[in-house]
Amino acid sequence: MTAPTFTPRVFSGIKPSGGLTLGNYLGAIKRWVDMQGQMESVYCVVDLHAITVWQDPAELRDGTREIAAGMIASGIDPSKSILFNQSQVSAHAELGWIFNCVSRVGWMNRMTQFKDKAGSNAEKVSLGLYAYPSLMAADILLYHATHVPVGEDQKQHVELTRDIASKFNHDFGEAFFPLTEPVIDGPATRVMNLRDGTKKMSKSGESDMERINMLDDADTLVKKFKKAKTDPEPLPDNLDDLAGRAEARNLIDIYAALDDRTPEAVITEYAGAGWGKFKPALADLSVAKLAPISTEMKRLMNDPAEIDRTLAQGAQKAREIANPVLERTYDIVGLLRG
Ligand code: AQP
Repeated sequence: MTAPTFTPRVFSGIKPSGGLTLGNYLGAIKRWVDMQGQMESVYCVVDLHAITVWQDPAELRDGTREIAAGMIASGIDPSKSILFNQSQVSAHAELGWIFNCVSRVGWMNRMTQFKDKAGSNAEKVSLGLYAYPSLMAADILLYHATHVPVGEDQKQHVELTRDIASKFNHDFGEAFFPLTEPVIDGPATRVMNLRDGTKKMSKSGESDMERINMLDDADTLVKKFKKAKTDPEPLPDNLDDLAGRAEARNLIDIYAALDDRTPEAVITEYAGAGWGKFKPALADLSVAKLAPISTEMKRLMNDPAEIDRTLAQGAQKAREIANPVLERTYDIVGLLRG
């Protein structure tokens, strides 16, 4: 099997399972904006993933628009990148089914996100939640994406995507799908919960105080950082001395990512400072960086029809890439086409 060369292409997505968080912004969108223009980019609001847990239909529609508005307000330019919502391109679900037949149950059983989300309730969660990584592999491989910029939490799913591509290529004797690289870099690949530095900041976490929402106003940002859990110690002069201080390390990393600096540079500047100095500085920085984005998000969300048009145009462009890949996949598998 000779491996073809694949044109460099980025794919990534966010599910509309709640409002956009600072974790989604720093771990994903901000880095997508940096990559935009370096290679062809496809960005997706993955609404079919959102419904793996119950979503109120009206909230799902609004949430899909909010995520799209957040991406555009952050700098994703729909004339430079393809931006759409997943359910408008039916090839995602179709390739997802093929990959359900390629994936092994044992692979799915190893997925830590499923274990975390299902918890002790595994018998009662949806079959879709269990099969989610197959659909995610389809999202990526439908575009023959070579690079997937994601937060640390998605690393295992991108590795599974490589396993699925490899098995498909091997089973059918044709190097049709690329072995996609996860791109996980920068200081904020895992933004943690503000009340518990051992847990990831999530859209669907229980308390609003544990996360920064991209639509939080300035007063809320100040309040949330002021109340963020820390410890009584001042900041040391090096990162090694933050070992075992998860909440402190998280706030340093957030500061660094927002300010496009390294965590080392931030700790050097604030060495010896107490939280009474660092937290207000972090709150000011977050207001300066996030307020323009939330203002623009609100402006865009005032015109939902325009967001819908943008997503529909993006879906049209996405289909032009996705449909031939799906057709060829059906062909390789032996599914008869008229
Ligand atoms: N806390 C985080 N730190 C860094 N990156 C993060 N991402 C999410 N949370 C963090 C990255 O954002 C992208 C989109 O993620 P997603 O919305 O599709 O799924 P998720 O990772 O399950 O996000 P949430 O916020 O935790 O959603 P819920 O609570 O609904 O499950 C991905 O690149 C992800 O790595």
